[in-house]
Amino acid sequence: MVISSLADSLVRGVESIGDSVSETFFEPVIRLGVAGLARSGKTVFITSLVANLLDRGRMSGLVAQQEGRINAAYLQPQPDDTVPRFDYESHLSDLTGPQPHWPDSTRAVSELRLSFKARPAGLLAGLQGPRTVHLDIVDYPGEWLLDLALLDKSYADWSQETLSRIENRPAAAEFLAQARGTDLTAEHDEPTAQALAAAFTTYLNTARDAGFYDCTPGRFLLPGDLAGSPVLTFAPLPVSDPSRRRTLQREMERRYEAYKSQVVKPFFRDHFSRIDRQVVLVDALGAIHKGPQAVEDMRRAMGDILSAFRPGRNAWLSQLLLGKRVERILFAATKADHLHHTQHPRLTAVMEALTREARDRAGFAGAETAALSLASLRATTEEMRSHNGTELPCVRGTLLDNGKQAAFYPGELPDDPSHLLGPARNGAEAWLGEDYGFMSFAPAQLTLRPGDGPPHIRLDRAAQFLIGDRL
Ligand SMILES: Nc1nc2c(ncn2[C@@H]2O[C@H](COP(=O)(O)OP(=O)(O)OP(=O)(O)O)[C@@H](O)[C@H]2O)c(=O)[nH]1
Ligand SMILES: [Mg+2]
Repeated sequence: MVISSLADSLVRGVESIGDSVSETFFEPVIRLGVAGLARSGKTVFITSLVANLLDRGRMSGLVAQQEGRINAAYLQPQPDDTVPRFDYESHLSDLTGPQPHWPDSTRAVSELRLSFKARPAGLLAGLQGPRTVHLDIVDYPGEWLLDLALLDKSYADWSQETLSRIENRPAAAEFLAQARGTDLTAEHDEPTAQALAAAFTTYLNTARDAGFYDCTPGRFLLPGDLAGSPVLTFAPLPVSDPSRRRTLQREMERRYEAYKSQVVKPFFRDHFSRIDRQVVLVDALGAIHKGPQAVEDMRRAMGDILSAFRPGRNAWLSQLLLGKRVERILFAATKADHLHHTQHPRLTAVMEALTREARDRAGFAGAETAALSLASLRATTEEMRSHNGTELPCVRGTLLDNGKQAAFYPGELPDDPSHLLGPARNGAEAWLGEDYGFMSFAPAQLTLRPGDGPPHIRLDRAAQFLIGDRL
């Protein structure tokens, strides 16, 4: 009796070791995080990446593909049952259907598993047959990474910092007036708290739409089923004294702490801590078009994002990760099909400079980082047009507003990225001399050859950096 149950548990022990052994050695899992601020191109990136990994005719930059080692790729049920599945099929049919259009805005966390059967490279190739490698892609809003900084801050510090940062922003005027007119020592009453939170949320949404990146707390922008709950019903207020019991200030403080422990921490615990590779998508062209302040803001946000990946920066997070860390981080400028290819090296140089600065600013030593410019779904073709006797490198596509075909010259990015980043850092209001135009193009109508995914620019290079070494 005793012996048999002992044997039983031994057998079970061996079985479960078997599971984890096969997971680790024979069926490795790569968890790829895809983060980016609103409208940076996450949904289009994931859709096109998956389509191009399934049909790899345009993925010659992925070494395993070039070497003919990928026998098959297929979608599988994802491992996490409580995370929504990334709606790959409908996004793909939006982009490549008979009336191609961009997918709707999403901003929710979602996941998809893609599995490969690939033969290993090098010495092992002759000895081992093909093995399975799983790629779990996790899509989440970049603002959630910025929330990490809240964990180190008290309500008073956070309030003070936020209020001084937004002081001169016209979009914040209404909220600021309301916050200043509030008696913090008055007894807490719910309508006042709700009005303040609503005004602050309106400000955050306006700021995000205007291109500001520092729009935290991130969940205010994407409340989901937390909408209206106390954990999202607070706002930064001009606190000067320690709070007293039962006051508005005390209740705001309590809710801020609840947001940290019940919203921020679970995200880092359940999603972030399991990520191996990360791509951060940045709409750098959009920011350049908006002007120096948006570029400066983007630079800061990249540093803040990177600091979430710096082990040791936050005691709670280091404890959670216990030495495990993200191995590679790619900062990718999206929508590069808005530029003629002759300008791509300049866009990449801007991204590289920003990444370097972000690393310095975050005091970063950890994962391998890289910068790249790409287009997940190429919507334009290139042509030269003469204008006042000079030949201008243009891109041509279908305009989003009126459906008409047009050629467009976006302006010339400087050779030296510091000509953009310098004025941005020094607080310039507008670019000197050059204006950078930006057109919104609709996705082009496609006829895909069998075996080809949708057209892209450097998506294969991005895939090689992110997962190539594991295939
Ligand atoms: N030309 C071009 N435009 C793109 C490309 N990728 C994204 N866009 C544009 O950027 C917009 C936003 O792309 P999404 O993939 O929906 O961005 P997102 O980050 O998922 O946005 P949210 O879900 O709102 O956070 C699209 O509607 C397109 O207008 C691209 O490769 N080329
Ligand atoms: Mg999206």
